[in-house]
Amino acid sequence: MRVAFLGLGIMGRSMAANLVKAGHEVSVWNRTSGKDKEVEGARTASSPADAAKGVEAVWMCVSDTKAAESVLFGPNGVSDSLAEGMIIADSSTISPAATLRFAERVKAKGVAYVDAPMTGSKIAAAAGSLIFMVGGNDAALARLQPLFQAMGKQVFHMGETGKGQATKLAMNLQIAMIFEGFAEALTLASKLGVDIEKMLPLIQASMVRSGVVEYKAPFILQRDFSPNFPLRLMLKDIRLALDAAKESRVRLPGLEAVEEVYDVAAEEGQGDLDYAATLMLLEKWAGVEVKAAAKAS
Ligand code: NA7
Repeated sequence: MRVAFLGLGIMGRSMAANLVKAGHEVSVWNRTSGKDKEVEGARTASSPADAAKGVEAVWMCVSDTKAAESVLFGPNGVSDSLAEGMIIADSSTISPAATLRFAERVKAKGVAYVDAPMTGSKIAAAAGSLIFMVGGNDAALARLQPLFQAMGKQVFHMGETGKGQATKLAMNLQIAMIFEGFAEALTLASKLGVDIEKMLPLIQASMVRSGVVEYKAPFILQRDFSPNFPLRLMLKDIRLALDAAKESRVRLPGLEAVEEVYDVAAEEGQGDLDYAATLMLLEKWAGVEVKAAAKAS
């Protein structure tokens, strides 16, 4: 297929590369130039409008709602190149309400809008094994199938446009809270003198086990907080979930408490580290460092 890929951040650049690898004809654009050179085999476009000219599908993966709006409707945005039959797919995590507004704006031009946020981090993006949760009509999804296949291993069709984003907020809410529970448990256990290397297999043998623990534990033991999923983006998702909850009169007291931890961590300059770096804030408050007993001083 002829595809434009817009936004070549941690996730987008691997996704675009996998589209090229699968034989699609890809044009790429990124706000800051340079990253586009990393997608070998793709045409570098000068703007979102240029990238989207003559394509069947436009795929976006940018930071937040504002970024998506600017790529779509800003100067030289995708909206300058809309054509009947085109599909816009958005893998950014943004507001479900804004998604509906964007979809409405392009509908008049005969353009279908599919929200396709994903789960799986940088590693899954590189391996082409992302899991998509998608909102949109059946016909559009069927046409996007070859692209989903190139970038991911599973597609969950959650309903009409907007339901992908709504689902994603409910998913990331859980990741943030499960990790918070894990990080608080490690902090308390360390302070009480428990050997973390003995505790990790116990966690995974018990009903507490989780994919979040399995994925994050090795990074924590290595003290590697480089970003797989940056803390600032998890904070954005927590805020999106809290906004959606407020609009629909749902109380999320646990998530409000977790937001505070992320707020402080971001204020302390950890926004570009992985969200696992929230552990360092807990450690600082507790006056302890979570590490394997063998390495403990
Ligand atoms: P990154 O690595 O922070 O990448 C973000 C991308 O969004 C990157 O290409 C940015 O371009 C782009 N961006 C940010 N603001 C804008 C504006 N205003 N206009 C155009 N492009 C913009 O994030 P990830 O790849 O990890 O995640 C992307 C999304 O998937 C995000 O919603 C996650 O929650 C899930 P830059 O290179 O900074 O010029």
